[in-house]
Formats: sequence, C-alpha cells, structure tokens
Amino acid sequence: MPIKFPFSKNKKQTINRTLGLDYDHIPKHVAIIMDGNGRWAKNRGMPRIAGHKEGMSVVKKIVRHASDLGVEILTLYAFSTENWKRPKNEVDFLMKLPVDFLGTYLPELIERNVQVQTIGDVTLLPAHTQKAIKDAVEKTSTNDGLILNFALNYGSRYEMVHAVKEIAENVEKGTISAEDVTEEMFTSHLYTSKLLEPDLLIRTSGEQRLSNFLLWQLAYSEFWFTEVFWPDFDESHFEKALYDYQNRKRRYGGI
Ligand code: V07
Repeated sequence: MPIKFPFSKNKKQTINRTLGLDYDHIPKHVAIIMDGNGRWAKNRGMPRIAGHKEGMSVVKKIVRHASDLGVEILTLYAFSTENWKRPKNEVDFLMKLPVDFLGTYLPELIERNVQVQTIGDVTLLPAHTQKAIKDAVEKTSTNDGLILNFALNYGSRYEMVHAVKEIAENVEKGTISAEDVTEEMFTSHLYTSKLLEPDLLIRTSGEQRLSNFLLWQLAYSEFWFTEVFWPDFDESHFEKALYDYQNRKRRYGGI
C-alpha cells in the first residue's frame, strides 16, 4: 500500500512538547457541535450570517488538523432539524455554505484522501445543496483517509423514530419477531450504522446540552465543553480537547 505522506497516520511521532498530546492514542471518532457563530457576529456588530461564513473557514482548518493528527471520523453538526425555524434569509445562506465550501475545498479534500459522508435527511435540502454534496460524496467515495461526516437536517429523535418504524415494518412482514430486536439491530438502523460511536464530543460557546445530537451514539462518549465561540476555535483548542480526553482515559480507563 502506498504511504500517503505527508498525511500518513502511520508515521511514528513523539509527544507534543507543549501540551503532552500522545499522537499514538488519538480518539478515532470526534463529534463537534459548532455553536456560537451568531453570537460571535453579534458581538462584532455584524449580521449572523457573517458568523456562519467565518465558522465555515474554521471547519476547513479543523478538518486539516484532524486529518493530520490521524482522526478516523470527524462528525460535524452543520444543520439540525430545528434550524428550519430560523429566518428565511439565514436558512438560505446556510444552504449555500456546502456549495461554497466544496467549490473551494473539494480538491484539497481529495488530495488529503478525505471521504465525505452525511447523516440526516438530505433529501429535504434545496436541489443546489444536494447536488454539491452528492458530487463530493461520489468523488470521495473510494478515499480511505479521514471520514468527514456532516450532520445535515439531522435530529436524533427523528433518526430513532425512523429506525423504530423500519424495525416495526420487518416485524409486521414477519421477517423478524419482537424478541429478535436487540441494541445491535437498533444501531444498524441508524444513519450512523457504518460508523464507530464517537469517543469524544466537543461543544463550543459555553452551552452544555446535546440539542438532539447523536443521543444514542454518545452513550459512552467523553464530553468536552469550551466557552470559545466556534469562529474563534482553532487547532490549539482542538488539541486541548484531545489532550483532556487522553488524560481522562488514563485516569479512569482501567488497565
Ligand atoms: C455550515 C459553518 C460551520 C459553523 C456551523 C454552521 C454554519 C460547512 C458545511 C458543509 C456541509 C456539507 C458539506 C460541506 C460543507 C456547512 C452548513 C452550515 C449547513 F458537504 N460548514 N457549514 N453546512 N456552517
């Protein structure tokens, strides 16, 4: 197999001198609630959409860093099922961000061997948004580096009800019986069925809630919160989250 230098996660690395981050024990799946974009803009007397735009640049920065560190899956909460309630101009702007992002950044994602995936019901997004995402998913489908997983029109309760409906249909058809329903089967009906569960959840901007994000999948994950608004979040904050994660594991992880 070719070595994908300089983005290989197999190169032997030492401990980060300033922080003590252990590059050999990077969490495999990191999930992020990228909160505080609107408040960041408001504090600067700017419209909320300016915060979203700045937040998008931070996504690029963190994707680069996660891929350099050898994170296997990065799940980003980009748009929730509740976000449709926002003003129309804001929703319209948000729906242009995937197009904008991929228009400038898809070549680098391909270069970095990143695979783009989504969770949530993308069929309800505008056609131009769906088209850009579908194109990126297709063009990166054979990549085997970082899985960049965008949660778009995602809601965890909806996801679970959807799973229950599918299982109930199988019971009705008689292909399975109620006794056959297990945690593993339920998990296999979620959007995340092919992914590992997150090791670490990061939420920015001081809120300490799950807001309908991956309720089932986060059952055993470590949570890390920061007051920093998403547009101010950078590589050093990301590394601090990973460092704290590693130290929690060292303290409570058993042998
Ligand atoms: C969005 C920027 C980040 C802060 C949080 C909300 C605003 C990147 C994407 C994206 C999505 C799919 C894709 C490529 C890029 C995105 C939305 C909002 C809706 F294939 N950032 N970003 N999508 N924000």
